[in-house]
Amino acid sequence: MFRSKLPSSQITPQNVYLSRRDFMKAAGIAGAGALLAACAPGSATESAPASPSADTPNSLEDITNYNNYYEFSTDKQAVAPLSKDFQTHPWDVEVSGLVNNPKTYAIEDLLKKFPQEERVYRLRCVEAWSMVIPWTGFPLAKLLAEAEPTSDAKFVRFEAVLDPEQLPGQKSPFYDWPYQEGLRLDEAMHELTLLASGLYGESLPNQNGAPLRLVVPWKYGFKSIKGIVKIELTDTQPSTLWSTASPDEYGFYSNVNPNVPHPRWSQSSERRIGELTRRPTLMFNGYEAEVAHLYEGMDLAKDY
Ligand SMILES: Nc1nc2c(c(=O)[nH]1)N[C@H]1C(S)=C(S)[C@@H](COP(=O)(O)O)O[C@H]1N2
Ligand SMILES: [Mo]
Repeated sequence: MFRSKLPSSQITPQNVYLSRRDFMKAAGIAGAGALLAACAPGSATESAPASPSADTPNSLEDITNYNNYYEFSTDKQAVAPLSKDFQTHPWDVEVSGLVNNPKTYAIEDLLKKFPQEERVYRLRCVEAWSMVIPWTGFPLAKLLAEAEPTSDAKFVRFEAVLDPEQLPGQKSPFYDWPYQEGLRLDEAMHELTLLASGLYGESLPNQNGAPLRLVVPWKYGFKSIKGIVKIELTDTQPSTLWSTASPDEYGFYSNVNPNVPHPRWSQSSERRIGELTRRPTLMFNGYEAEVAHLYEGMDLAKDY
């Protein structure tokens, strides 16, 4: 299993990993950008669009020591030490609700069934910081295809683990545990929407949401729920932990949008962890070409 305090001998693979990625990039071998190009009609002969994977990934050290995971702590630096003994085996993920094939998977079976891919995505927290993370995972669409949503299914509801014995933050009365999140079905089916089981080529560190978490790179980070135990298809918009806790601050869609300030944070720029100067925040976190069509006709000024 993954250890957050890596002996220096084990840090080397990160460098090897990075140079392998550089090699793959130079050789034009599939990263997320090429994958996207491959699913666009008639794109086989076109070159890949400006690749979402062009950003340099943050270090493993940054990614695993600056975390939002309120089940453990509201202190970002405290999540790593507090989560190190969290038990993620055995672990079941239930797929249920408006589907023809409901099923409960043991996590090992789930990860064996769906081939794991590498995706480098930007993660933009609503608190106006960001990182670039090299995930391992598989498109949620593949799991949903297996489940076969019925024609009534319109949304996907995600539920995280509830275990106050192991999760000290769940003793806090300020939040309606377990953490829950949701997506519209077409958002959930989008090629960019990932179920992640690892990062930097290793199994997912506890602080990043082991053994399975969602990654929706064009939305604020809180939509990317960690520690998933249940995925339920519904016909009504699911409630979410954050919109329940603070409805004036957090909406359902929560697409990254530099033009719509949060009551407490301007969203026009962000602090990339590890960088000194702020960078401008991009519409849909830079994934506009891929996802803008999902929101045609929607008033984005009211989407927060
Ligand atoms: N279950 C759960 N998932 C969660 C959170 C949380 O508190 N609990 N925090 C969210 C927030 S606010 C962010 S920014 C990301 C952070 O992911 P990272 O720690 O892997 O960078 O996880 C999201 N997923
Ligand atoms: Mo966040």
